Amino acid sequence: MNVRATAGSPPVRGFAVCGGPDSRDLEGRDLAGVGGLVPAFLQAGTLHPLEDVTPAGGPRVRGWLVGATPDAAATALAAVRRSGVLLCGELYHRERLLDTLELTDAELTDAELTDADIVAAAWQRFGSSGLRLLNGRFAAVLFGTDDGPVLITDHAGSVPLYVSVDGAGWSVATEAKCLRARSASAVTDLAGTRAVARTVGVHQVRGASAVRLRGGRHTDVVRTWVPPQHRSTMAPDESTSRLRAVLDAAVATRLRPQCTVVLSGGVDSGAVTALGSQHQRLHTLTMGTEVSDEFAAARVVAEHAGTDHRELHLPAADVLAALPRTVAAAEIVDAEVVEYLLPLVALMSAVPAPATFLTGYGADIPLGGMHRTLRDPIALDDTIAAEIAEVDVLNEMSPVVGGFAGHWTTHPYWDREVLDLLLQLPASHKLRDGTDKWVLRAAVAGDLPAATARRAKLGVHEGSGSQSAWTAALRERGVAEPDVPAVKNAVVAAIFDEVVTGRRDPEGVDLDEVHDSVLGATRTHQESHQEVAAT
Ligand code: IOT
Ligand code: MG
Repeated sequence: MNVRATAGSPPVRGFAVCGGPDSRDLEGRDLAGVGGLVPAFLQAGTLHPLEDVTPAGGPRVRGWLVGATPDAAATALAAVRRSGVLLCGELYHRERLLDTLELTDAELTDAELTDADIVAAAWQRFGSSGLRLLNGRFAAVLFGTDDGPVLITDHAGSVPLYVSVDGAGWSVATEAKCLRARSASAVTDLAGTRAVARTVGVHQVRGASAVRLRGGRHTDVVRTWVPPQHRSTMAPDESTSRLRAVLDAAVATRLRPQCTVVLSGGVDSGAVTALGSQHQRLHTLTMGTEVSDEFAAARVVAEHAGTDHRELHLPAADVLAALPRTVAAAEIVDAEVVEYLLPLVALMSAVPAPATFLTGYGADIPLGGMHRTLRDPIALDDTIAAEIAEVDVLNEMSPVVGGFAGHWTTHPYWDREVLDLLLQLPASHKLRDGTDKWVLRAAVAGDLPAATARRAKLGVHEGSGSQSAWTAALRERGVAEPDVPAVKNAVVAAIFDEVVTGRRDPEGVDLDEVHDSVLGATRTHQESHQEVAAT
């Protein structure tokens, strides 16, 4: 499928590449079985073969990239040839990065200075420390080093990057479903990565990492960011003014012509809308179903910020039907997170491509927003620290969530500088005067209507009714209330096996059939247990 790119949106939306000592000659475009690659992208765009990008003297590299447009694909291919870097996604705060890199005037005036070229320049200038300068939303492969490619992720691992290594060579892709491990010789232990459950030999590169593959089986790992463990003693009013400044910069660096904020009417997306609207006129979009909506709250923000606002009414059944697409896009098996994403996937499916979306997603992780009932700052700080320690990739922010429909998404709260600040703040600034997420509410109090700045959190899965609609569907099938979370996880795992491991088109997966087979299997299992117990 070809889609037209929004001006300024990232040229590369996905890639799959392979190389190694035993990369055989390839005929035509079918790479199946060679280097373990299958161009099975869910990411929409122009599929473009990657040929003749082999670094001088290096082993052969072949594969595919998904360009936003045919022109974008050609631009990206030229960048790989020029700089040896294949990059999916984008860098932020580019001007400051360029200042730090101190490129020559000749380098700077090069009209072809893409983000891939900038990553290459950072590497050439400072080696792996140069990679520590990058604040962006990207996954990249750097070719042309002596003995193997370097696999690079952003600080949050927000663009997933998968790798598989076997005797024949290595393969790397932005979607796990594109890798085909040949189990017999697949390497099972790769430093800097973690095995992807329910696949054979597929590993995901950790976030904030640069992993250099050496001679196939060995890796060198450089960590490019760690979440701050300390807490600052800055005064509350300094926290709020600094937060407003870094969030404003994070929003500003993400704005593109005609971009849209997905707006719930809560303080997170409300703040993005209010700050962004001070730079340019924005579009805002709110979705709701017959079960639940947040239209009134969103309208208050949109009117205050003067956005071009739309409401999207979707049947709850359509939101639920987006389950296979959601699992295929995020490539995760955690049903709770899948439920957060469902309404957003349904929304993005209903919008004509291409659009660039800014979200308020992720604010609740460093602010502890999902724990608004915790009233003790010490417990809150421990909870936030524990949750952040667990996050080493954030597939829920994968560009494929939106990219399947030709859109680009970006999440200002997980800008590296916003995250650095939020994580450093003492919990007493997050829970203050009995108010949750106090520092954010205070930071944007002057930018938002008072009611929005104060508004209590309503999760996207609650505000859109997607959670209750799925629960109701399972209850109708006789699932007991306490079993609902486990059944949801089993359903998501079964879908994962189909659409990721089995590489099936999610549009062909019938949710009723999955429910039947999961519940049938559970019932058979329970019955056989009962029989065993009876004998
Ligand atoms: P929530 O914070 O409600 O929503 C995330 C974003 O989705 C919002 O900021 C907004 O941009 C968009 N959104 C939500 N509802 C709508 C709507 N009705 N119409 C249009 N856009 C909408 C869960 C949650 O409750 O989302 N996300 C948390 C926690 C993630 C936890 N993950 C983890 N620990 N790995 C978050 O931080 O966003
Ligand atoms: Mg939120």
